Amino acid sequence: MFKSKYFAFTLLELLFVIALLSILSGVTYLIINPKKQLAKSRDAQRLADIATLVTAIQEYNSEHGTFPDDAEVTRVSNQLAVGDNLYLSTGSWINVNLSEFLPKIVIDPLNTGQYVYRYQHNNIGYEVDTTFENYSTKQIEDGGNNANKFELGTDLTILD
Ligand SMILES: [Ca+2]
Repeated sequence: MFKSKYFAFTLLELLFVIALLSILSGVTYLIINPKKQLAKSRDAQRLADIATLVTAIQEYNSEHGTFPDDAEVTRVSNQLAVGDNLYLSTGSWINVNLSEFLPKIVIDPLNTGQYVYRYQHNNIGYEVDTTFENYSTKQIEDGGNNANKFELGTDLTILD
């Protein structure tokens, strides 16, 4: 009698723990997964933005015979460029009017810390890069010199 009660109690305990764990894992899923999904969508945005920027830079180059902005200056998307030819009334991190090629200047969805876009050119080539929140094989398949960044351009050694 005592033994069967003991086992019944253990089974209840077990069921309670299982129920609790399933509730906790459900809650954890709700808390963690949206964050990961948001980071993934920001990374997708970064990929699209960088490609858009590269297209604009190449179109600018085709038309003007030079790359936009001063040579040998690293531009970063969370730092306003300083100059007298600011793009858009609010300013831009690239100090050239690209509105003919780019309807709106692209900036990183977070645009803080390591999560920024960068751009630099010299007389013969240019590079743009971005940092993903989730590791992507694109970071090493891009042929660039930084395994932690996704790099695009004609000379992927311009930025460090
Ligand atoms: Ca890389």
